[in-house]
Amino acid sequence: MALRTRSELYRRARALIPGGVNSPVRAMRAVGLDEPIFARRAEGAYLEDVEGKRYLDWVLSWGPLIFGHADPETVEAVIEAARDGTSFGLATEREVELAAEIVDAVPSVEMVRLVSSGTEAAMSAIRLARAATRRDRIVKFAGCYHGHADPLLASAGSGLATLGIPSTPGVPAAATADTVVCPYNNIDAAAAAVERYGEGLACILVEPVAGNMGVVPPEPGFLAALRALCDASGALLVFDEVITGFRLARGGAQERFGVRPDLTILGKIVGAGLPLAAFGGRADLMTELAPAGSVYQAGTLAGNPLATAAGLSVLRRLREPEIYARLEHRGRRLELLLAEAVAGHPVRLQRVGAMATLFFHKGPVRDFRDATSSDTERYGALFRYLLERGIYVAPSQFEAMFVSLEHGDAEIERTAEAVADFFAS
Ligand code: KE4
Repeated sequence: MALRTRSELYRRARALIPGGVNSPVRAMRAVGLDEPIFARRAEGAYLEDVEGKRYLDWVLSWGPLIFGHADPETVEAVIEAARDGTSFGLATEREVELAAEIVDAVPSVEMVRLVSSGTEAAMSAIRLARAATRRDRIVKFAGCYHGHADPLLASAGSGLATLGIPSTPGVPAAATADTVVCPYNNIDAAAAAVERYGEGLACILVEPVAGNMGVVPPEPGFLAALRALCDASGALLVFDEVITGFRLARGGAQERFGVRPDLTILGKIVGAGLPLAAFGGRADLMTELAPAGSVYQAGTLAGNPLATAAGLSVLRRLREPEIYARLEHRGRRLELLLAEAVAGHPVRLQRVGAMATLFFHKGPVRDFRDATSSDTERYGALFRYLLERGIYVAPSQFEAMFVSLEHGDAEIERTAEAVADFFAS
């Protein structure tokens, strides 16, 4: 293919694809770029764009690549699988093996259904929760993102626990009329929602560590309180672990924080960067899904053989206990060096394990209101400064830096130095 410059590609892309990208955040508008990066290839912690520029990559496709880009074992597994066919639309042994890995790893998951994206997994988990409880209302938290299914594209109304209003054109009011939106880390608001809607509450859906408003950890007792509210009201607790699953521990946030949800949504790492996600949980709930039960859910490419080969190649290696000790060590080192680099400036670093965010915000970021009061202009300036120096961090204040096993001391030190230079300049 003729080597096209980024500008030529972007011009062509915008004529053919809305905004020139297939997912909005990639357009990099939020950080003031008028042309996004077009990736050509990547390896380990490094990405190369179509103009041959190399970047140290802290986004890693938004979290799936715990062993870094083009991990040789993952690539081999996919090539091997592809030789035997790319899709069968039939049951295969590998998806049974992958289901076994997930069930073995995630404490609350007794059975699992594989799908092709986090959106599909979240949408299906909600439907299952509604069917199993015969209730319609769901509680979600402002700033948490669970994919773009209609019921989940709801913004908070005014007040603490309000019925959602559509957050985008095209979502009918009816679709979010049963979605209650509460502030994250606010137990009183969640309790008020259960108080007011408890009878009709199918589930409370939460990112156990928020990653979609930047990294916001659950305050002590928050997750346990949601568990208790669900037990008291008969609602199901649903953890969206698309980001945290297999990242914060082999058993995800639910292992790290010791709170067991009834259903868990997984994605990203579980598919090793291929289109595969999953939802699972208590067997008595999962067996309500067709064809075992009557709750319909389906997918042509569910359990795709290339994706299950990639997922298996990663999940089997994550059985090695010292892997998470290594990730924690790198995360801590990143936090230490970045904290030094920003000392004295109105910047707050928040990290859980191998995910972190530099907020341009004084003091702790506890919820979406705190997050959105960050200085996103300054974040954009840091993003562009780092990009100039070949370091690619999340193109939005409301995303995370993802540490992989390919991010070593050199990568961490280089990034901290560049951040320190930004503040010195
Ligand atoms: P997908 O449908 O994009 O595969 O997954 C949706 C989803 C569900 N739950 C959580 C916690 C998620 O973070 C996501 C997707 N994450 C975003 C970025 N944080 C994907 C990036 C994008 O939208 O391009």
